[in-house]
Amino acid sequence: MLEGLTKNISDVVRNISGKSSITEKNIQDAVDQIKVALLEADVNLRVVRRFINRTIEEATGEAVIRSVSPGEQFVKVVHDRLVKLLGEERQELQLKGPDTKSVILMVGLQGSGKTTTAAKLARKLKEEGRKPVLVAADLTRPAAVEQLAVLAERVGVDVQKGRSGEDPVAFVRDVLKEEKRGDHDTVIIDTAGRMQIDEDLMEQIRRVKKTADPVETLLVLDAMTGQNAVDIAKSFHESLEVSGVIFSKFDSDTRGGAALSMKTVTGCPIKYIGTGERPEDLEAFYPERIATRILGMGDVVSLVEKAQATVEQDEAEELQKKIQTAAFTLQDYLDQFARLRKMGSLESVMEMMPGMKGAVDPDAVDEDQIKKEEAIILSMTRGERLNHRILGPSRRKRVAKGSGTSVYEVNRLLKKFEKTRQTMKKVSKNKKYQQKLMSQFG
Ligand SMILES: Nc1nc2c(ncn2[C@@H]2O[C@H](COP(=O)(O)OP(=O)(O)OP(=O)(O)O)[C@@H](O)[C@H]2O)c(=O)[nH]1
Ligand SMILES: [Mg+2]
Repeated sequence: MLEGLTKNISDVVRNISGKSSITEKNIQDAVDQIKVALLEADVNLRVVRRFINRTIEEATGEAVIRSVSPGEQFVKVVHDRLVKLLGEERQELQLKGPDTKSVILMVGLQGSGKTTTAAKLARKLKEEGRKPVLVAADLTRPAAVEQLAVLAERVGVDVQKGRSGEDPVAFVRDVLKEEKRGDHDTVIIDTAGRMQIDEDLMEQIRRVKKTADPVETLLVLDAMTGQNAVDIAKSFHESLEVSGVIFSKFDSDTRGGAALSMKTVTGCPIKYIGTGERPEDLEAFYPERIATRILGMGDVVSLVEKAQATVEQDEAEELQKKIQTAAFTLQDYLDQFARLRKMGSLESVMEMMPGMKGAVDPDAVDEDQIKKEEAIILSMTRGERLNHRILGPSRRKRVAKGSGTSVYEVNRLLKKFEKTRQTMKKVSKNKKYQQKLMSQFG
């Protein structure tokens, strides 16, 4: 999949990442080549322009990472921009807990892959421990119901079959009434293919949607239709409010342009890709992984991680400097929370703070407390965050009100912050002192 794009971009990237120094001309050349590669891959022109401008901006910008070469740094910029283009974070299905039924509605053009994808999805959800049922609501032709029934049997999932020629709205209503008593927690409805310009059929699917009240309306698109897929998605989204896109036939020699343009042009996230005809050929869509695939090299990942680690190292050094000079502010304190969320564990963040290794008992950390503290700091003005000493009684009252806490809690946080600041200062001073001693002793 994405062979052409991958080949072209990875060539550029391989070429430039080896350079130990690069000029604006190098960047411009690389960017031009990437531009051609994207256009050849059928990416929307507006999307390409924006991508290129941002890449140049960032690549020639100020964020210089010391331990990686300028070429490598350029690759990181391209990688990050690709991830953004593809939608940034993995978008999960918004299913409800097992006690409430979640309805998923599959829609799309004729032959786009709805029926196959419905069965693939049922299989995947079953594997994840849910109890799905497939509903054959494509009643336009007799073979459609049978097709889904066969697939359902193959993946070992129950199926509700409509009668050919029956009104799909009435059928879906009856099925859902019946399912209310059943023990399935996820109802996946396969529907007939339709063109976005066929007003009657679009009105019908709107009525099906209203009756079904789905948590997910998934538009299945044939990845091979290229740029067309984006236009189709746009009009389906406008008339039906699609919650996510699934690209089928991503295993074919799709040029990938649609996947790269989708989020920017339509705002619809891509949730899965179909990578073959078998029921197991459905992959969760991870922007990060696809970007890496496009750059055509696994080592980009480690490169990016290396660059990231350096950024964090720089931040830590800056922090240490601040601590030593007692310039550590509430804003820095707040930034630690953000970093904390990113890394997942308070312990690891504390370990990163100079002088704090092993000084924290992770069990003593209270997530609710952190949330409260965060709310308090967020209720302060920037000036207050940078200099907590200006927080007099009336400001404290305002902050307490703004954060939904009490003056007592605000006071407690400020006291704790002041104490932390002093401790950190002492610890880091001490370390310096120790180093000095060490050097004296050779
Ligand atoms: N290679 C490949 N083929 C796929 C994929 N998904 C679906 N297909 C094939 O595409 C064809 C159409 O798939 P269907 O699931 O019947 O499409 P549909 O949207 O339900 O079609 P209608 O109900 O007629 O509108 C079938 O031959 C599938 O095997 C995929 O991810 N990769
Ligand atoms: Mg079908």
